[in-house]
Amino acid sequence: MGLLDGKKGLILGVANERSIAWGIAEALKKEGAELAFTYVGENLEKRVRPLAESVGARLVLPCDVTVDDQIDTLFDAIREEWGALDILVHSLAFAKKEELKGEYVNTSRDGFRLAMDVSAYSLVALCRRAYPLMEGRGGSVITLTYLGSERAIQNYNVMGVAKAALEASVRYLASDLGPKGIRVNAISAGPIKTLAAMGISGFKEILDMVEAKSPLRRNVTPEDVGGTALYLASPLSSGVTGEIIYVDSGFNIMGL
Ligand code: NAD
Ligand code: IMJ
Repeated sequence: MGLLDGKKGLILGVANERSIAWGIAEALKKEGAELAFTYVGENLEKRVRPLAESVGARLVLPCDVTVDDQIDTLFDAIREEWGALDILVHSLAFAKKEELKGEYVNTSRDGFRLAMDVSAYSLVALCRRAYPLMEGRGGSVITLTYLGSERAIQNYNVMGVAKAALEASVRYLASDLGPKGIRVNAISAGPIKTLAAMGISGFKEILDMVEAKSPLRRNVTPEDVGGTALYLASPLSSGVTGEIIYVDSGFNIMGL
């Protein structure tokens, strides 16, 4: 008997086995969920498909969240195969590399637009298609955010502003979809060495700071995030919506 027996979950954001989305997928699978995955481009398809197959996923589909047609085709396939959806995991973000260094004041109009589109609007675009499949089943939507949405963190820049919009979207979506029995929450994860952290200057120092100063004196793992995602996906969190839950070893609570 698993907590998620018979539940169907769509996971966006697996790039490789280090992805936070993969830690979440493993946690949901262990409790009995049936999973579907998406990827962006042929290179990532080669990585995602074997991972998806290792957890028995039959649906592995392309979805660049900036392309409405791809989102429509994805949900057409989910409707056709499953006819319903219980869990949506949104674990993706993107900003141009040049926007993630130097000063935020130099953010370009195009860089701002792209970061907002991929990292914030995409949650709205996905929820618009997901909620008709979730209605009456008690759906759960989970997204990933970072402390840079509420503090100015070096180099996070436009991503911090996009995450602030994402977190506000969580509250508005929770308000809209709550009457339909659908919950929407975010996990604010501590720094984790994934593809999205590669080449970010000062990342090692941030990991070291969490290890030295956080209450738990360690960094978090995708498995830590997976545990909280399992709670948010399951009836254990049936009264929780619109929340930002920190999985960061307690780092966010500390003063200097
Ligand atoms: P990751 O690189 O493994 O995952 C990022 C994913 O975003 C990739 O799978 C990539 O394909 C996807 N993506 C990028 N552009 C896309 C697009 N246009 N359409 C669809 N998908 C797209 O890195 P990760 O660290 O697992 O990141 C997952 C989420 O966790 C992100 O929202 C990130 O902001 C958040 N997060 C990461 C950390 C960290 O330190 N790694 C901390 C807190 C929050
Ligand atoms: C990313 C940039 C700057 C500082 C950062 C991060 N810190 C952390 C991250 C301190 C923890 C990782 N993070 C929370 C993200 O949301 C990363 C998003 C991201 C990463 C890249 C790298 C490669 C690229 N574009 C990206 N877009 C978004 O080209």
